[in-house]
Amino acid sequence: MSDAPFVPLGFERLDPETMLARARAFAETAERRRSVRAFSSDPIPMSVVDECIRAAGTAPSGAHKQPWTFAVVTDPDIKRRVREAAEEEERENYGGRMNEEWLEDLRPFGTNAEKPFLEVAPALIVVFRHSWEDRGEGDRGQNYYTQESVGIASGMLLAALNAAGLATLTHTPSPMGFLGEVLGRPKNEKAFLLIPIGYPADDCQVPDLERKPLEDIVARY
Ligand code: IYR
Repeated sequence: MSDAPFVPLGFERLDPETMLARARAFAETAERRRSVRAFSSDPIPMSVVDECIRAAGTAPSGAHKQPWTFAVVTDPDIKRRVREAAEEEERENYGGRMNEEWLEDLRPFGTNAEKPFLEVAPALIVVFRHSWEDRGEGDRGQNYYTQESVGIASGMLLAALNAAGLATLTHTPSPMGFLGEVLGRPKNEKAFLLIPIGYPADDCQVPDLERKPLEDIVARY
């Protein structure tokens, strides 16, 4: 095994004004992102989705193992199976697996075990985390910091989709083992997030939330 060769970085320094303008523009775009649970069934340009996944795949990862698979589901039959299995888990969650405080914390969001958006949204992206790599004949290749790596990649995916004009939901119908089964993913891949994507329904409403102001989330030393 040889070490990877090093190449020049090719980094462009921007003037501070341009930096601030870009940072502001990005923050304003990010500010407009909301978790959407009422989707239009209108089709979306899948080439846009491909580009957003390309962006997500640039995330840093432990030892550059890139321990992720982004499964894109548009097939109505598979979406229906995902919905049915998710709702089965969610009925257990809402019916007792989540405690009183948890249910109370969720009340402002009006969520329940019904997940019609899993069929209505034109596409679902299931992010899988590779907990190891299968090198064949029972040989397992190690991966590192996979939660962090796939978490970062997922954040980049959400930001890219939002910037490209698509609405998303970060959905975690836990436990999510059914997703690997429905999609026939190999054993080393663990479902990490289920992200319905599309345009919001015309009558989509979202909770009237406030985000913490900058001064409440930053600590300067
Ligand atoms: N997975 C459930 C419950 C749920 C939990 C949290 I924490 C949320 O922020 C939202 C929902 C569901 O999707 O309904």
